[in-house]
Amino acid sequence: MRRLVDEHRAVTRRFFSGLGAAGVAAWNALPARAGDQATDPLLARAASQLEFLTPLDRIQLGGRGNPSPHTLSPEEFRAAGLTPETWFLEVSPELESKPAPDVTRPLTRALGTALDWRSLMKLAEKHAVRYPYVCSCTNVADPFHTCLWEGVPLREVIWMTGLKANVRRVYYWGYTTPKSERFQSSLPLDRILEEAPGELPVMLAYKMNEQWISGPLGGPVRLIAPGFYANRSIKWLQHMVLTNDYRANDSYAGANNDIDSRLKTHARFLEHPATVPAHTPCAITGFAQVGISGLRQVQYSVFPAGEAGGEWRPATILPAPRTWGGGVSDPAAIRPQSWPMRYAIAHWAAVLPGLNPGKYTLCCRTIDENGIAQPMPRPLPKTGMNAIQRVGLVVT
Ligand SMILES: Nc1nc2c(c(=O)[nH]1)N[C@H]1C(S)=C(S)[C@@H](COP(=O)(O)O)O[C@H]1N2
Ligand SMILES: [Mo]
Repeated sequence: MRRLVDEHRAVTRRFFSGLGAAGVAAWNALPARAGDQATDPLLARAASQLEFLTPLDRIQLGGRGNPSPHTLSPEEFRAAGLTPETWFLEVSPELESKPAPDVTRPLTRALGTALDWRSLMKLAEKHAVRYPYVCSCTNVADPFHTCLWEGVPLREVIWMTGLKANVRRVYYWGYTTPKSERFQSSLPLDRILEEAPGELPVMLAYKMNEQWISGPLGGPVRLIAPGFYANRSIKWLQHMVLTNDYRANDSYAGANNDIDSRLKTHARFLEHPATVPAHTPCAITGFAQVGISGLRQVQYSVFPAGEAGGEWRPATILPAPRTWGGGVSDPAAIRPQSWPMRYAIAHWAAVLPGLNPGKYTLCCRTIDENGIAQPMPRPLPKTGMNAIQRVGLVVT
């Protein structure tokens, strides 16, 4: 924690000293600095969120089921087919969907053709891909984690089935008890088979932050569906169905969630003072989740409490960090072709100008690569949380 705090303070410090004397003064006025000595829990939390990749031991475990699979003992993981030696993936046609899928080689346990760990590793030798992905729930404002995922593009396994015709969607789910608790998701086949240039492939992931995905974290194999909210990224994956049904029937739709919603761009605060002396500039930091339409700018606004809004001013998007955090030591583990990276996060910082005494509201928002300000173009609830965050600020 100490090291991370220092590291990420260093990134932000460079930004603020780049602004000259005013910037240094602002940095020094950042109240969280007091916490540097005090291991203030708020500071620790803020700093932990400033890390680009999330340390695996800080990820909150969860998942549907009773008991939830993450609580299984090592022996139970093995018995459930959730260790590399026991894992399997079935990919079978849904023959009831019409006209029936033309699939010559279903991968099933009954036929002895299910994909196992060894076959997956064989595919990995030739086809492995790796990219960062921010795991964000449709209904939660802050993402759960950002990890560097490694796996095999799902299409490599789909083609193993000898698929020829009459498949429009793929349903999939993971190990769950009881069955009634199953959390099923789906994708259109075309999203799996082909990407627009620059788009990331849907993968069967077996590593996160360079570690094998553990049982509690959804391993040994989890699906990662980049560009979507995390309800499509099924943990403890074991079953896939190739269907000619053109409709989605995801479990998540049951709670009024828009399961087709693609990841939105939006900004959040990390460090912001609750109080600040009059006429004293101060520093604020945060991060942006970068959705399908990218990130062009982050802006903040500060205005007297009770007023509807104020002028938006630009914050600075921090450059790619020199180290990625999350236990990934290789600085070249991620080589962004452009920055910020879509489907990941980027940190930002700004200096608030000195203000007269009073109560204020502080807001931040993103402008996407299309020049559209948050919460547009998709402000509807249940399609992903992107309401503009507002916090209070008292100037004494
Ligand atoms: N097997 C399984 N996979 C699942 C879920 C689940 O309940 N069971 N929940 C989904 C939802 S709604 C979210 S937001 C993410 C959460 O991912 P995390 O547990 O890695 O934070 O997992 C998704 N994958
Ligand atoms: Mo979710």
